[in-house]
Amino acid sequence: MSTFDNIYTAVAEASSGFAKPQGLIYGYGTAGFRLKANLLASVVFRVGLLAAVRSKKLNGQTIGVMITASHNPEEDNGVKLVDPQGEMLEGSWEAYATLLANAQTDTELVEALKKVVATTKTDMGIKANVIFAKDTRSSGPSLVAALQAGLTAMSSEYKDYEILTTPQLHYLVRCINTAGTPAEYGAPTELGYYEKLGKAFRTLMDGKTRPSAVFVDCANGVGAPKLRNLRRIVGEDILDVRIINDDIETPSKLNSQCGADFVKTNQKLPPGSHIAPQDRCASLDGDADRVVYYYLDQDSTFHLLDGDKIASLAAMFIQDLVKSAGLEEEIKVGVVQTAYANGASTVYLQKVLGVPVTCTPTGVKHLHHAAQRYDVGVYFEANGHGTVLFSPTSLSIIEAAKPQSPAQHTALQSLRALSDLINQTVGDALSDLLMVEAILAHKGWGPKEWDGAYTDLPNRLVRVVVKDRHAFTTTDAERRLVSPAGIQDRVDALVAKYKGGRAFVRASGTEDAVRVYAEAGTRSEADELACKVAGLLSDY
Ligand code: G16
Repeated sequence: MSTFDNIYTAVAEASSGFAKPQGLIYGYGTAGFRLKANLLASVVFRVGLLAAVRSKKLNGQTIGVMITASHNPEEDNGVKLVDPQGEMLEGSWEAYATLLANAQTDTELVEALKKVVATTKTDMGIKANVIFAKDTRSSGPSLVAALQAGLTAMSSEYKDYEILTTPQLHYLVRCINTAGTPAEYGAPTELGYYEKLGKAFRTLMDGKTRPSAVFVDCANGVGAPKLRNLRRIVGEDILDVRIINDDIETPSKLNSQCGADFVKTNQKLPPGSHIAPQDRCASLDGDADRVVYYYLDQDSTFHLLDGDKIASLAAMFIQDLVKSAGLEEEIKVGVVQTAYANGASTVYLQKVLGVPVTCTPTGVKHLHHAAQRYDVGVYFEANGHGTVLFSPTSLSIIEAAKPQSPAQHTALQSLRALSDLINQTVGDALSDLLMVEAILAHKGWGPKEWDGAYTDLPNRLVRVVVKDRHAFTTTDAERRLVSPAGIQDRVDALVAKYKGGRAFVRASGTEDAVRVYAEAGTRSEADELACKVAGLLSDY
């Protein structure tokens, strides 16, 4: 009998309470595991096991577990692991998560667990530390119970942070793991999060008058109470936020007819919005890791300011600050996008701002890693998920720089404040909202002036339910289909009929569906192209 047989016995015993449903195959995808909440208990139990192993492997550093299905409807839920610096789980461990989730019996599960421990050469004698939180979904508490059972079986230490936004949990993980080191990120509390953002925002807004109100649709999710907290700590004298869609007591309202995904996909206001032309509006998603802006013009025409517009605004502003600080030779700004980026935004970034642009597959983990290769890496998915990463070297350069003029002093102060304001762990709607508000205040811009940087090519995003989304595999950063055989040629033939046309098809990693994106010269052509490409998929 090995020293750790008691752990494996405890795992086997506890797992019988969280049996894996027969016939289901789980996969750790774009955003962890995500599906109907009633199919997730066994998965979350096993994520508890893996979180403990991951922590042991990393010498007891704290690992995070977030229970959320983000933009999905309330009946779904999901779970994902957060690595010690607050980043997504290391790619090579996703296979271990999938292996554990698919073990059918208690015996198979213990065998799979032993295999993960052996393959990763993990010392089971090290104490594991895990923290976790959930969004406002009604299925959250029962899934937390499954997680706790897994962690208890592994004799892991853990702390329940209850209801948080996803980025807040990422922030806490980093704070805990950097506490007492030169890279200390912040106070490891929810209050510490608000105070860090609040202090940075006030520094950036120094000398600026309070901008007009911003109306924020919180998707009836966790963003509502947390934005209220943030508003209180930042100070209403400098931030006028009007919160709408904040009903977290009615489960069915979560992400329903509101929120970032609704606005981005439908390119219209959430029903019931009472806003005037030129009002700045923003929508978060169900776990507040995405934000998109929008406004109505004088003719009440809707205009979307999505992740591409946010990335362009941030890249322009930061590049200007770097120049004003006299650091343009040392600090290069780059942008990371996905295939969903509007073609006009890429042209603007490359040709007008002169910044390099990288294209990666969908999924924050891909963008995050690509952004780390720049001194300052701005990454945003068009859906509003993104952030700006400052490399350790660029932070040192900014810190050490000695201003030669009042203008340089101000630029350096703003750069330092921005690096504190912008969540360095993951895309964060609350932090991004403050960033946009601060930039607009600096520029003296309303939404129309911001929108004026470039004109989006008309585009359409369509969600198509197919027989088997896994049949759709892609290459070239998801811009071309490899399978089903022959379908890409048919997409190409359709695209060729539209001047300036572009379209691609990819399987969603978070919903049981395939997404079609199309761009063309006019709105009706973009709609038509998306519709025709979607029509091709009905055979699959
Ligand atoms: C997650 C990922 C994002 C991705 C989105 C949609 O977001 O974190 O990177 O863009 O899913 O992915 P898909 O098109 O594959 O469904 P969230 O906000 O739902 O966690």
